Amino acid sequence: MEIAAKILNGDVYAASMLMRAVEDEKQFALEELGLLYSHTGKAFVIGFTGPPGVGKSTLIDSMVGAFRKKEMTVGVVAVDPTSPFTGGAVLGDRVRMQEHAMDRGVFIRSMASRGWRGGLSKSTISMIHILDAMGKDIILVETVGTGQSEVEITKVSDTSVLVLSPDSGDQVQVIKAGILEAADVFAINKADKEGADYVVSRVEFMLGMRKFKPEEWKPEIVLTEAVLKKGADELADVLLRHKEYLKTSGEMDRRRRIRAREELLKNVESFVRDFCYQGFVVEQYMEDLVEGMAQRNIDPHSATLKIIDWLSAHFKQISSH
Ligand SMILES: Nc1nc2c(ncn2[C@@H]2O[C@H](COP(=O)(O)OP(=O)(O)OP(=O)(O)O)[C@@H](O)[C@H]2O)c(=O)[nH]1
Ligand SMILES: [Mg+2]
Repeated sequence: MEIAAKILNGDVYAASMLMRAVEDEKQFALEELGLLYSHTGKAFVIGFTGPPGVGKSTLIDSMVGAFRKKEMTVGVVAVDPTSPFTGGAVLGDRVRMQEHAMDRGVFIRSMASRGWRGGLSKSTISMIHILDAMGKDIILVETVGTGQSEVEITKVSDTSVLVLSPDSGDQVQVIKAGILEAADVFAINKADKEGADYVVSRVEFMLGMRKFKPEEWKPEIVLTEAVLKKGADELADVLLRHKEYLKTSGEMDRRRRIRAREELLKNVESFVRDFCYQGFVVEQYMEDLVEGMAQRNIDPHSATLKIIDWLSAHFKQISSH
């Protein structure tokens, strides 16, 4: 049986295997993913972003429990900034989420971001598709919050949660405007610490400056204390309410369409890039063009067209190797 069929039959080992193959960029993984695609689109994908150390992983862990209480199955994708050489924090996340390790309704996947500039690993979307095809009701995605990358979370999730804490001064100031506007829900974590109320008032002030239409979703703020799982049930309720809003307003379809377009364009981009490096012949052809550009014998646009021409002429021949 194909791996895809096994996954659809609930085989978690097949799912782990495909996830590993995706990370290792194995060619067969693309075909298996293709077979799964028509079975996806059912899960509710929630992204968590925010500055380092605010408690995203701890909060996600408490959210797993909150959704399990509602008898929903949960998948987790944690994109960790750790270098692939040490794997320290990846292990950290695994250990932290061990409580759910024996629960068949939960599947957790940690991976290194491998320096991909987006802060989201290139394979994150594929991992989400696999968890979705496995039939998980809820998929929680954690991304590293490094400046520009926060807004990337909106490219993979239905609902985006910005996690802040009273820890490191005025985070609202340092967060890029993009994610402040893109966040659907604010989780102010470490509510046990002094200053949590101040963060809430800062967010309220910031939201107060924006104009919302009466029918529009106004981002909600939830106080959490992830280590003690406080606020997790309330946050789960808010998130499910947002899901209802997305569905009834038509916003869910709109967001998913934008994401499908993003995914397609990203795939085309990496396909062309991979193709150019696929075989000696193509690479040599490309290097000749590069040399031509360096010598100012050909302009970048004309060189691009030549690559595209070459690609369409040689595609069948080269991809069958
Ligand atoms: N006091 C307090 N500490 C918390 C709370 N939630 C998390 N922490 C602690 O904050 C630290 C960081 O938590 P993580 O969950 O690893 O934070 P993170 O945002 O995932 O961190 P990165 O993935 O490294 O960006 C840990 O020591 C947690 O135990 C909370 O509600 N209160
Ligand atoms: Mg984390």
